[in-house]
Amino acid sequence: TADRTTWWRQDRFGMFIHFGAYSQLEGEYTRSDGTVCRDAEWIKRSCAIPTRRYEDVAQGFDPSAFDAKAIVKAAQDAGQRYIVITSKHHDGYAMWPTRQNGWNLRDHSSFDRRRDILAELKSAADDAGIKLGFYYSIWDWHDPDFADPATFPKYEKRMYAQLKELIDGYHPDLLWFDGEWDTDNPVNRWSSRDGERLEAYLRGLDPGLVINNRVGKRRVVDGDYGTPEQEIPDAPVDGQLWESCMTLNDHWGYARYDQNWKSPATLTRNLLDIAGRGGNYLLNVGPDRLGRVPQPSVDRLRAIGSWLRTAGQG
Ligand code: JFZ
Repeated sequence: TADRTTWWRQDRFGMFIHFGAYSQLEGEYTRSDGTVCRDAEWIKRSCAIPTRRYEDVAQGFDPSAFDAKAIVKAAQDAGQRYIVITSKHHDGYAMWPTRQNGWNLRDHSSFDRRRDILAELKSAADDAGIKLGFYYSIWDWHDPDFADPATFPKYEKRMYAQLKELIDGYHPDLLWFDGEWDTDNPVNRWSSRDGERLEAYLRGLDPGLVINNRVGKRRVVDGDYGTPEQEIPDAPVDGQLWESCMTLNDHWGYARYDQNWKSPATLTRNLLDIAGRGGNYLLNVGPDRLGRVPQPSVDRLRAIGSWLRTAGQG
């Protein structure tokens, strides 16, 4: 662990990016009766959007203004030294041209077929010396084989294949798993053995990968570090490395109605508080339907960075 996490322990501060087919709705779904239902990356579930309707939404998804260089620059302005972007959230939509199914940004969108935002981000990050990681949800609302214990092994095979595509095709520095905590099955079927098997497989593909504990059951032995969400723990649990992930407002994915932005002072205090307790801070941005990082987010990232730059000179 010590060796592969060296950069991660030193970098301290990263950018989380929640971006997916749900971003197309920008947090608002208008039902057929005209009423509006609101949520962000969970909108398909919380607003009970039928799969066919959700697929229609994704068909119109065209993040033509996604600008990897601008995103990397925003991260650098903040003092963030690694980026973790959602490659696949719970809705199962892959943000790269996966060969395992057609439910992805290349084959099910209105986006320029020549573009690949994960490849663009990887190259911009490499140029800037920024590390890149992928969030990947084990839980999948779209794949019909996920929800049935009889067919789950077929899903799991595709999941392994997708992760191999990501590792071989984009050489990420880190994998951030999620969705292990709950499944559609009444018996939570993602066991510690499933987690150990997956982690061993990934380490076989790339021994240098940093992996969070949600790959398994979040025991100290699962992955390289713990992942408290939206909170700052008092002390490390059992000496485990940890990373607090937090939102800038109240949602991970873009929600146009959510203007409850945290103040630059609060954000900077959180960073110092976390760093002072030996943790990492993964601070989230949610690009809009066109792929643009909201201006209030850019402003806050810049404010944190400017504090960091001037504080050292005082
Ligand atoms: C998960 C996702 O459901 C959410 O959409 C977002 O991606 C976030 C970063 O991760 O949400 C969680 C995960 C873990 C807990 C709660 C919500 N938890 O441990 O309490």
